[in-house]
Amino acid sequence: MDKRTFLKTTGILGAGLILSPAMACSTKMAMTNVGNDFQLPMLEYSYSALEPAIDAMTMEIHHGKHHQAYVTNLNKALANNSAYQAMTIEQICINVKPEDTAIKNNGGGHYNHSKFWNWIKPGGQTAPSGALADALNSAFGDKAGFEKEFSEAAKSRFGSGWAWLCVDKNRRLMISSTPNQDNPLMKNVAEKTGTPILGIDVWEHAYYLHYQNRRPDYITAFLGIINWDSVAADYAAALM
Ligand code: MN3
Repeated sequence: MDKRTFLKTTGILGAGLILSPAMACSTKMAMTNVGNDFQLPMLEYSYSALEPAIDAMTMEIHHGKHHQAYVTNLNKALANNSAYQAMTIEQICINVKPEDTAIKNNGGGHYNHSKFWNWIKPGGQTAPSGALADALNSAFGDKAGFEKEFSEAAKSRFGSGWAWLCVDKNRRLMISSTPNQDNPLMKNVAEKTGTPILGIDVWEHAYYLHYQNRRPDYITAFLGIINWDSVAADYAAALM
C-alpha cells in the first residue's frame, strides 16, 4: 500500500498520528497530497485585495478557474499513473519525465500557482532583508539590478510561461525563465535548474483583462506587491 492509499484508507485518525507539524502546515497550504487528492489552496487575502496591481476579476478567474483546473487535471492524471502517486507536489516536479505531459503541465501548474499566491501581498511590497538582501546585492549589485534582470526575463519569455528567481546548485541566486507550466525544479525538463524562491506568471490569463498587451506594465505592478518575507522564507528553506 503506498502512502497515498494508506492515508486515504486510514483517514483522519491515522493521519493525525503520523503528521508532523511541518507536514500539517504543508497540508494546510495544499502543496502535498497527504490524506487525499491535491486541493486548491485558499488565498490569504480577498480577490480584490491586490488592486490596482491585479484586478479582482483576474484573481477570481486565475485562482478559481485556472488553478482549479490544474488541480483537477493533476488528480485525474495521477489516477492513471501510479509512478507519481506517493509523491509531494515538489517531488512530482523534480522527478517528472517530459513524456508524462499531463503530470508535467498540471503538476507544474499546481506548484507554480500555489507558490505564486504567497509571493505577492496586499498593501505594497515588503523589503528584502538579512541574508536574502545580502545575496541579492551580491548577485545583482542591488535591488534595482535584480528588478532589471528579473523584468527582462519576464518580458522576453515568448508566449506563455514564467520568470524565476532561484537558488542554484552552488547556493547562488540566479534568474531564469521557463515556457508553459514548466519550472526550475524539473531536472528532466528545465534548461536551468534550481529551487524557485520567487516567480512571475506571464501567461496572458494573469494580466490580460486589465493590461491587455501591456505585459511590461503588469511586470512593474507585480514588483510593487512582492511579499519579500515569503521570498526570504523560501530562500532560507532552499539553503537548508
Ligand atoms: Mn497562471
